[in-house]
Amino acid sequence: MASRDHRGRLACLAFLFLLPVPDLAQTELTALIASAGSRAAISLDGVWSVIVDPYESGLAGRYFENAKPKTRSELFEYDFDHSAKLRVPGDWNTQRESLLFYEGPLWYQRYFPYHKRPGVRTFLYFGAANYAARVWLNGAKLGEHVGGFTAFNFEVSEQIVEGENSLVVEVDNTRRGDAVPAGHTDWWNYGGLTRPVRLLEVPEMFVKTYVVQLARGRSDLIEGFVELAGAKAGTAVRVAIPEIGVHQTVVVDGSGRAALRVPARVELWSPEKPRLYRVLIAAGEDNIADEIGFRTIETRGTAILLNGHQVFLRGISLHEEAPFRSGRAFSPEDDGTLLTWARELGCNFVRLAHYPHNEDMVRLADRLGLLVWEEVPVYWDLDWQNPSVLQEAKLELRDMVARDQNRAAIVFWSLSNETPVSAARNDFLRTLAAYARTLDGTRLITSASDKSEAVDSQTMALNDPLGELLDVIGLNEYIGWYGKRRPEDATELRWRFAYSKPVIISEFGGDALYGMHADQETRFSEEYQANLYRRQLEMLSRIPQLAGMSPWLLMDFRSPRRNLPGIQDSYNRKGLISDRGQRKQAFYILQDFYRTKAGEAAGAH
Ligand code: GCB
Repeated sequence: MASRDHRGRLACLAFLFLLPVPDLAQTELTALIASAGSRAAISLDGVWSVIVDPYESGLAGRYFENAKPKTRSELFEYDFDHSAKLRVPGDWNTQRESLLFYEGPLWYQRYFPYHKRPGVRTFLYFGAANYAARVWLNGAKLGEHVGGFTAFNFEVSEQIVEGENSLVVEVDNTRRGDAVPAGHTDWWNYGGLTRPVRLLEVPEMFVKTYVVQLARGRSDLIEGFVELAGAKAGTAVRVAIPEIGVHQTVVVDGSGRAALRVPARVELWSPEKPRLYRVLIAAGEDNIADEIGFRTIETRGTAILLNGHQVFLRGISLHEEAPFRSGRAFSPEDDGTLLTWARELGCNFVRLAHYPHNEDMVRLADRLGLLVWEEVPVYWDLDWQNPSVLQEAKLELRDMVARDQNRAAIVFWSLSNETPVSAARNDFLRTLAAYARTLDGTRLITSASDKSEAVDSQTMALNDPLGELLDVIGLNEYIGWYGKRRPEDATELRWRFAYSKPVIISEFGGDALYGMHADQETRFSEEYQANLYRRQLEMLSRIPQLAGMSPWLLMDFRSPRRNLPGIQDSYNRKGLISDRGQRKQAFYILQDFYRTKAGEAAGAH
């Protein structure tokens, strides 16, 4: 029943905006994060009822109970059954015009049938909800999650009932100064249940998480671990890779963990031959079948070595933005279109900017043979001195790594993008880098920095102490677009780097409206962008420690910062492809460059 208690309502408001970030040490890794993609699931996707709740009435009004009046006189001021509908997965902004700019709480509700069976534990799994979510099943609160791009789950074995169930989720995409990312981004703040929602069923004892990959710097030793939930010390886990005759049994310790160390001869995964092996993990009644590739990645001096050979990363950056329809991308079709375009451009590498994309995107990169840079949204300015912001960044990093650590495609964990240098920011990123190395000692740590400055009229230097923490330096530079320099000036410029490490130009580019033709001096014309790419590629080719690039970016994307009428219309137009799938001139310039690079690499082998 609706509460009329003002104090209660105020307390709820305060609670919403100060939703505390849980303590990392006390936040158990969400149980099925690594294995959800390899398990059979009951989909809860489809049409959900929704209530838009800008004044946050739902908590005080107890929407989570989804209760109905028992008498004609009982007062209720909500009714999911007769409310508007939205599709899940999907952002709300692009499903209803009035929600295009909506930032605030929105309540989702759906019914689903369930058949309970003895010995089965049930989990409710969310691919992502942007940004904060609170979840109730049959009126009982399951928990909360903060962070718009990481997966989470709750065990619901106790709360789920035989027959019809009612699931209520409140999602709030209010931008906040103490969030990750904070208030300002150059992308649309798409809210909602943006990725699939599923029920997962497991036995009493089940495989919670696992890592199966080559040991650091070794191509003949598979290392990792399996962790079981609900298992006693001494419980056996069987790990098999039938194609190479691996059949191992290991036993877990008191914490449910068993280490894995298997000498093995494998055909290595590479962009040219993205070989995946079927990996079977079984414990008690639980069985998992994953597809895993094996490769090594390391740096030597200023080179990046993939499987021991120097590799040049022919990349492109992309947002998780849906081709043809705009909005958050989530479907296999969206992922397929974007990554196929990247392949057609001649890429062996993608930078999935600026947050973890959906899990299937990474799995598809694994199958297509695209190396991946994956990053957490530590983007522009954050509240660096706020311990709960650091905590949140660590949680997002941990959950990204846990979800994708078995994907050979991923070679970089990126910590941040264009963060302003200060003592507090440097400390924050130092802590995050150290944490990333404890989570995964086999991949390279990187970050994108834009802290470059002119040494003289012909020399630019990257001047960011962050470089010290990284294996590979990422530089975002916009010569010819932002600042006073014109594209032609790139021809004369040289770059200097303080650290003798591989450098990836993680961004360069300029806007062009597809179909707008003019001379190459005219901003927003395809000719301007094409000329900028030509000049940039000349300049970048002169950087001795250049190990790759991921220009900004594959496809135009929505951003409320881009307000030039008739040209931008709320789109960042730096795509090589328009939001309608049309290729601009610069696409072909980069494609030619990558063809030559690929030819050189093939010749060198
Ligand atoms: C950048 C940011 C990226 C922006 C881009 C731009 O440096 O990293 O998120 O979208 O510039 O277009 O200005």
